[in-house]
Amino acid sequence: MILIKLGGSVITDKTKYKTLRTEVLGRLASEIKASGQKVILVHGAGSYGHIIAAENELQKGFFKESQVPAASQVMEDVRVLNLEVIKCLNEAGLPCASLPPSAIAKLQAGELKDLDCQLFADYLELGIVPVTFGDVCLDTERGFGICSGDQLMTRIAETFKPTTTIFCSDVDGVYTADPHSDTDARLIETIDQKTLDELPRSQRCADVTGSIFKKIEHMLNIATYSKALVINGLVPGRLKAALCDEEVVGSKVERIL
Ligand code: IP8
Repeated sequence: MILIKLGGSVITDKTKYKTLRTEVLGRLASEIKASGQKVILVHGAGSYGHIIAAENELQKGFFKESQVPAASQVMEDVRVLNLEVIKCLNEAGLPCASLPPSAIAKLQAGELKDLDCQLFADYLELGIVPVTFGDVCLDTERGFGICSGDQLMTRIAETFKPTTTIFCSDVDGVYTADPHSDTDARLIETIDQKTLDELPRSQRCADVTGSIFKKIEHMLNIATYSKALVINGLVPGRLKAALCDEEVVGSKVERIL
């Protein structure tokens, strides 16, 4: 089984509220189908989740009444995005089932506590692709919080030990600086704990679910259980190549044990 995350920056325009990249999503769905691999799919929230979540500081948990309608709005919006993903997968000929974290997961002080992984196993067994996504979730200590796609990826990788875990980003992989704004940014082909420690500690690319550093920490954990790659989902063919275990431009994440 291969675990895939379609980053929110790939399937949406993160700067414009609820803006889907329809063509990219359709192509990625076709690449998954063409690979013939058995997969579990996680997707980020992009502009369907992060904008309103950040405005209302939902990642800090419940602390004022005005957050309640905002939390509900984010849950509505990420479901709309999820439905678009589900539609594209069905159109590509990939039967799939949506597993919303707000219904099957719980956080504790912002950390993922419970996730019903048996549901994923049962759908997989039936040849149905389980699809989950970054969402608002109940939190046993904070009322509610944000469950990120990366937290879900870590738990699913721990449980299912996929042969490969692929993160689809909007750039070629992990860089030494932000490739969108820094012309000196260099692609890091192999990332390990040492590389992470040596990266300059800015809050680069931070959103409500953390900076690039937080993401790399999740990836390093995942690399304990699985071969882990970060690739560019905006470049046609790269996801299919990675799924077929072919050489592909990107960053390989390696855990030093
Ligand atoms: O896009 C964030 O999940 P991510 C979820 O995977 C929300 O970081 C609702 C902002």
